[in-house]
Amino acid sequence: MSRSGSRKFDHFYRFNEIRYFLKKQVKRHPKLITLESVGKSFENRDLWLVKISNSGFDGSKPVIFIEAGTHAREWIPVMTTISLINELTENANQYPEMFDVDWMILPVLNPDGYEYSHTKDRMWRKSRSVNNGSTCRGTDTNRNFAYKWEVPSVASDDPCISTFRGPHPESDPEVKVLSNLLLQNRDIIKLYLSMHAFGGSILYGPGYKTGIHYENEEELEELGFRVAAAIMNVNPNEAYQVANSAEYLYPAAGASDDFAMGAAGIPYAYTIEIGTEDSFEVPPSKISQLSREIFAGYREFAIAIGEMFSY
Ligand code: 0X9
Ligand code: ZN
Repeated sequence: MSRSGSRKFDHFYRFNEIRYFLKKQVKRHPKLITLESVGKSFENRDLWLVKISNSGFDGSKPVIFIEAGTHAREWIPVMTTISLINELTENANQYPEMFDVDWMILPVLNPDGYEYSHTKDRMWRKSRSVNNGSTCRGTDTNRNFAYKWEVPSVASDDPCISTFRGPHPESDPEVKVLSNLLLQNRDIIKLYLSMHAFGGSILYGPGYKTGIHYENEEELEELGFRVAAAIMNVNPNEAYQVANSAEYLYPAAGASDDFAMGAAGIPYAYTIEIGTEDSFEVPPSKISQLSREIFAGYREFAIAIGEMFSY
């Protein structure tokens, strides 16, 4: 990852700064990047969708979809995604292989929670939706998707718990917007990445329950290993684990990765837990290094998906 033409990402951006950055990239590189608001959060913030393509996003290439900013306190996935957008636009000609695919990126799925974690409660995880009959707010956005939502798991039905799954599937507007987007683009999206922190792992599904397997589990694992190796090439100390999420972490139903594969039929999906240090509070001085490492992972994903799905 080159340093030329790249910004210094020396602090965690607030939501407004992210919007400003995205708009600026569209002004600077209108042929490469588009930006649209695909819906609103509970508190009426825009859900920004970035599309990056060097062929006008004409449907001729497989698409990689990246979702970040789902869990409010997980700031590093948001910044590494912003850094990816910066690199793909400012230094596009250095990475022709990354343009064998088109990119759809939703950098902040849960802007209300993200802002709340900056202003009120650093460890906030959920959205900020109001729960009827309770004074506790928010739903765990990654427990609210309409696929196997009802299956018993670590998801909670108590609105005061940080893994509250919501009163019903897609009760949060953010989840509804993303679900629709995935269903509408199910034919072109070949890889879905849900970016989280922390733990240094590349996790595939099914994640809602242990003991079940996707038909292409071997391919999911192999591609995961390839990406882990690419990251390690940049930093030999970053040993990302590749595993089934239900087995490696815990069974968690209603997550976006399971929806992407199980409901939308996208052939590859992962949840990536960034960073092998055990804290959400990554020092800002680490943003650039972690972005470089994850970028190598994205590059490897793009090469593999380009190879597998070129039409
Ligand atoms: O629990 C989660 O939502 C994710 N981990 S985190 O620590 N960032 O909260 C893991 C989700 C893995 N995917 C599924 N279980 N489907
Ligand atoms: Zn998370």
